[in-house]
Amino acid sequence: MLKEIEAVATATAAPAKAAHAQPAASKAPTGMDAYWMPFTASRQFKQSPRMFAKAAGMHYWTPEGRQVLDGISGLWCVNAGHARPKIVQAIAEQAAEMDFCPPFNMAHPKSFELAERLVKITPAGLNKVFFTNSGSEAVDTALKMAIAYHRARGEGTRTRLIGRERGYHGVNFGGVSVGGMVGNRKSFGPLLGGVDHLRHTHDLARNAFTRGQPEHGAELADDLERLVQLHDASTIAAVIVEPMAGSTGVLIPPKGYLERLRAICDKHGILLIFDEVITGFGRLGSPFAATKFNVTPDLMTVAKGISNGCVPMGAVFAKGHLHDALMSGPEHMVEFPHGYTYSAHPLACAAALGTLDTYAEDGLLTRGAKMGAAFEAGVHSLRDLPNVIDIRNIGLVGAVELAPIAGQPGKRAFDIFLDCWEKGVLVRTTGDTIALSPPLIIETSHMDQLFSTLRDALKRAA
Ligand code: PXG
Repeated sequence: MLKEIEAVATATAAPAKAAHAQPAASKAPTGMDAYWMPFTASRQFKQSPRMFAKAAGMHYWTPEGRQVLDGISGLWCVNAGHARPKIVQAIAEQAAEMDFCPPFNMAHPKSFELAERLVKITPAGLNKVFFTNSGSEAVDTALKMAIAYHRARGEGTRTRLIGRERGYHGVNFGGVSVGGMVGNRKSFGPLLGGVDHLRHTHDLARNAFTRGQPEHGAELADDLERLVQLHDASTIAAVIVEPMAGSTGVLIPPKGYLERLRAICDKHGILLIFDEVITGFGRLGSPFAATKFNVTPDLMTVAKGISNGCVPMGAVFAKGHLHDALMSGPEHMVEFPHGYTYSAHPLACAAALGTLDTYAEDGLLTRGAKMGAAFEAGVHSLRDLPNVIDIRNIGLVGAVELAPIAGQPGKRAFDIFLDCWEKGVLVRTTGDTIALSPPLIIETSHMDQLFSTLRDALKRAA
């Protein structure tokens, strides 16, 4: 199946002789000034652009026809691989049938169909879905839901939000405020008031080179008790964490940590929000991190894999009683004054339905569990290479943390990213950590290429 998808793409990508073109800078389009690029080392990029023109299955192709193995599912989102026929067809048919439908006081059938299908695979109790267009919007939506829920039940003093150091919850003001990545916060002023943070769980001294969940660190959840002592539970609306922190460099929850956080939230009437934008839809070998770790949050945010990255979409899943608490007031009035012009956009709903079909047909939401052992062996085989100070993995996520070059944080990993790109493999870096999160259709032959390319790049960077 994968071979067929890729055969079509290769045939149309570029002339065969170009497939071996030198991996010099990809052909830049004329006029590169106007585009202000997101989260990009823009000046470096514009001197030496890296362009993709085509994608299918496990691969991208540059405009010159050079094939690049996708080691990060685009950006943690193309979980089913690229150009999957069911998704492509669903989007094309929907675009022809109905382009847009107003989502306020109107709807289209696919929005209901999608919501019903989604709540069949979410953890028990998370049976209401609110659609957004991104993870950032899902996060801010969930934070607003938490505060509005407490207010609706007469606990309007519960407005404080607790995030975690090194957390990433997108780039909107709510998400940046509860987030804990310093580089994303420091330029933007005081952010939201009434926010506090738990400590992060990264502990190289005790947990380096752990396979799967680290042994040490469950007690860090007790930070929440400390914050309750400081602020009083009656002021705290919700705690938001990534069950596995992705963007900050793949921090896997210590054994017992999420369970403890859940218990402390329950004790104090605090809502627990899992940000599953990365972990949702099979990344850890189970449909969601909540199902993997058997800890159910009150609200859960997703994006990326919900539509296989094909059309922007995000969502918040809420427990029924949260939703119901807000369903009051006159029946002709809006109960929850929140939503986006493009909530439940027909193209996104069609893409998501095609995505769910594809996940089901290929068993992708649990395939990470089957392929995880080979992936784990591959990533940990890099252990003895120069400058490697930690390796972490779970499901089909892996991370290699490097010692930084003195005075140049992030440079070593960035150089390795460039080297891998030139050798035909796309990886992702954050700080001095290299993250891997390939499409869930990955085969062991792709893993061989991924890890051998990375191995050679690590040696060269020594
Ligand atoms: N929450 C989490 C946990 C995320 O990982 C967002 C929210 C925001 O989603 P949107 O759709 O608004 O981007 C994310 C996004 C990386 C990387 O390199 C990760 C993300 C985005 C960009 C880069 O790890 N995750």
